[in-house]
Amino acid sequence: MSKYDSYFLMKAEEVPDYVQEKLSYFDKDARLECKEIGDGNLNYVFRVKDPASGKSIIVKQAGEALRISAEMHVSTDRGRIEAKILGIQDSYAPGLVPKVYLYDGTMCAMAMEDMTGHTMMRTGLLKHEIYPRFADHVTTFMVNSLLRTTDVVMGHKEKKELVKSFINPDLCEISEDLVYSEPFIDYNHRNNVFPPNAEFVKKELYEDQALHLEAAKLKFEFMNNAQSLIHGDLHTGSVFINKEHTYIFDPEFAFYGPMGYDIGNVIANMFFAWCNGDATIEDEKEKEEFCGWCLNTISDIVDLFIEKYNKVFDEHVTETMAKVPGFKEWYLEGILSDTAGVAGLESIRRTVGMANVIDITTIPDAEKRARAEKIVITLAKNYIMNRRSFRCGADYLKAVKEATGK
Ligand code: SR1
Ligand code: MG
Repeated sequence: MSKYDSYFLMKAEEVPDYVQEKLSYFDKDARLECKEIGDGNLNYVFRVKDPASGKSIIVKQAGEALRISAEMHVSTDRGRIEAKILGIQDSYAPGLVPKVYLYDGTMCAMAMEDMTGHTMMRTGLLKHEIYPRFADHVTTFMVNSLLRTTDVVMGHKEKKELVKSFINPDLCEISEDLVYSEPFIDYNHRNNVFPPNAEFVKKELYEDQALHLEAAKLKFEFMNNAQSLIHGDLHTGSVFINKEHTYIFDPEFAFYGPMGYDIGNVIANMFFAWCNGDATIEDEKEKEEFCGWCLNTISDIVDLFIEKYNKVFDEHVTETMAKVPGFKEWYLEGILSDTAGVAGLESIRRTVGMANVIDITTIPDAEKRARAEKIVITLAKNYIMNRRSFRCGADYLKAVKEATGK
C-alpha cells in the first residue's frame, strides 16, 4: 500500500517523497528540494533538485480543474497523451523533446528531464533575446513528427491505432471554442478585449460575416482532418530554448489533426514577439535587429518547412497513390493554406480571447498596445481570408509590410 495508490493533487513539499518512491533517479538519502514553477494555464509543474549533486527532474501533475479557470474541468487523461506523444516525437525528432522517465496514470503525473540551461522561449523573447537556430530546429521537429505520422508515410493500420489512442475530446474542445468560435461569436463571454479597441473588435471580428464563414470552414478542417499527430499547442510557451538548442514540450493538446495547426501557431507567436519588440525597444538599432530576426524567422520557418517537407516526403513516402506525380505538391498546398488560416486564428484568439499572450498584454503604453492589437488583427484577417495565396516566406513578409506600414 502506498499513499500514491489513489489520486490527489500534490503540494511541493510532497513531491520529493513521490519521486523517491517512484524512481531511482536520486541517491536514496539525498536531501531534495522542490518548487512549483508552472506558469501555464492547466497543470502543476514541480522542479525537484538535489543541491548536493546538482541533479534535478521535473514532475508535472494534471489537476482536475484548470489553473486558468476553476470552472473548467478537463480529463486528466491529457497526461497519458502527453507522455505517449513525447516518446513518439523523440523517435522521429530525436533530441528535440525532453526525455520522459515515468508516467503514473493513477496520480496523473509525469516525471521528465529538466531542461536546464534553457529558457522558456516566450520569457526569452520578452527580454528580446535572439535564437538564431530556432527556425531550423522547429522545422526539423515539425516535418519529422508531422509528415512521418501521416498516411503518406506511416502504415495505415498503425496510423489508425494512433488516431484511436490520441482521441483527446476535452482538450480539442478547448481549442474548438477558444480558437475557432469565441473570438467571433462570444457566446461564453470569456473574451478579454482591450477596452480602447472594443469598437474595432466589434466591427472587424464580431460583425464580419465573411470572416465567420472562413473561421467555420477552418474549424471543420480542425475537427475532421485527421492528417497527422500534431502537437496541438505549439506556441512559444511550449518551447525551451537557448542559442544552440531547442526543446519542444507540453504536447497535451495532441491529437490527429491538420499539421498546419502547429506551423500556424509558431508563426503567429513569433509575430507577437515582433509586436512586443516594436512597441517596447527604445534603441533603434536593437529594435531593428530583434524585430528583423522575428520576421526572418517567420519567413525561414515557412521556407525551411517546404524544403524539408520535399526531402522527407521523397525519402519516406510509402503510400502508392501518394507517389503519383503532382500529389506531393497538392498535399503541400493544403498544408500551407491551413498554416496561414491557423496563423490568423491563433493571432486573433491570443489578442481578444480568453488566453491572451503577455507579449501583447504587457506593452505598457496603451496607445502602442492598441496599435499592436490592430496590426495583429488586420494581418490575421489577411492570413485567413487569403490563406491559399500564402505559399512561401516572402508572402508572409509582404503581408506584414502591408499591415504594419514598415
Ligand atoms: C483553458 S486553457 C487556455 C489555453 O492554454 C493552453 O496553452 C492552450 O493554448 C489553451 O487554449
Ligand atoms: Mg501548455
